[in-house]
Amino acid sequence: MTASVRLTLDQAYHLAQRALRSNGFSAEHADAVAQNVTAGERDGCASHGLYRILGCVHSLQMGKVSADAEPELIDSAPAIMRVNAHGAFSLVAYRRALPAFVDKVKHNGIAALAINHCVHFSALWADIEPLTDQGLVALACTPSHAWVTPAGGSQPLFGTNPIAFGWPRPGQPPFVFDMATSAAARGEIELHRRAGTPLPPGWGIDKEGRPSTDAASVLAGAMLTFGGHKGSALAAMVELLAGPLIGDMTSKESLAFDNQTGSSPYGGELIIAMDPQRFLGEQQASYLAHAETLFNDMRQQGARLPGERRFRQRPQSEQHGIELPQALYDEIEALCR
Ligand code: NDP
Ligand code: PYC
Repeated sequence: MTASVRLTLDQAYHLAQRALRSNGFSAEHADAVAQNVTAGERDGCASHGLYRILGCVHSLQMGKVSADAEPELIDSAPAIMRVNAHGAFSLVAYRRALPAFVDKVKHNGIAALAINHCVHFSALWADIEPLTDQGLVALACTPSHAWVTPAGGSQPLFGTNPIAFGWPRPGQPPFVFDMATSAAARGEIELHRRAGTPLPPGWGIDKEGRPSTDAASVLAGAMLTFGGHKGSALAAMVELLAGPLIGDMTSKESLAFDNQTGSSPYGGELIIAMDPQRFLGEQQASYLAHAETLFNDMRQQGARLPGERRFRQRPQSEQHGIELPQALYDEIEALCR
């Protein structure tokens, strides 16, 4: 059994925050990252939990992320906002843009936010929930590094390109799915490599193009999309929407920019949000109630809703804390000196 250490959420946050501050991140950037990775651990998403601190500090040491850049908000059209992260992580840029973005969505009924020139390491559900909390429907996507082969190909081209969607549900947690368009997030494969465990079949191929369940071979080879050509088409869509459409990098360009430093992806994120109130007016309540029929019908067949696992895990972690592999705890603690 792997040795582990139990931490309260507060201890987890402070461990992450100290590691980031010790390595030179500004108080605001360190806070945003530490909050994000602590929320990942809290919701049982280890691939985007405290493990990410190692990559954040590495990216800084490689000169691939700004420790303190000030985001710049640009009101580019009645329903379009942009925020230039100026080379820092996406999180502070999003945090700063959020109030004006929500105003735009509520004013127009629909609006888009482009986060440009950001380094991106985080799970997208964390960007969706502040919007569903405001009663909005939301969609987010971002490219990453060219790690995934298109269906029918054999060389990495697409990123792991997640798509997240959120639907507000009055009085209960929102419906949220958040999925890589690769068979799994790269972070999942990295955790398998650290733990020395095999991958499920269908996640990737080795350098010679042979199917492999060895994490290190797949990391050196190529990942596969989920659902063959369908995941491949969605991955291409993410490249286009959160790359060329918003004037930012594709995953191939991001990997070239990385210059083999092994840092986090650099580029853009696109967030689109809609206000049911503006679509439906007086009928909003009855249509949101109508949506519940769909969720109930899914459940009646024994299906669970995406997001449910996370929302069930949340109060457990708040009450009992989280468990971190001892080796990971030691690695992060060592960054604090
Ligand atoms: P998973 O395959 O684990 O889960 C994808 C979605 O499916 C989740 O919403 C999950 O809900 C839901 N789900 C899983 N199992 C079931 C089930 N049996 N029934 C119904 N719903 C289910 O995630 P991925 O590996 O694809 O992605 C993990 C994370 O990686 C995401 O948060 C993503 O944003 C992040 N990521 C970030 C990238 C970046 O560039 N920043 C790149 C790629 C990924 P639940 O959470 O409740 O289990
Ligand atoms: O897990 O694929 C991933 C990922 C890429 C960038 C952040 N997470």
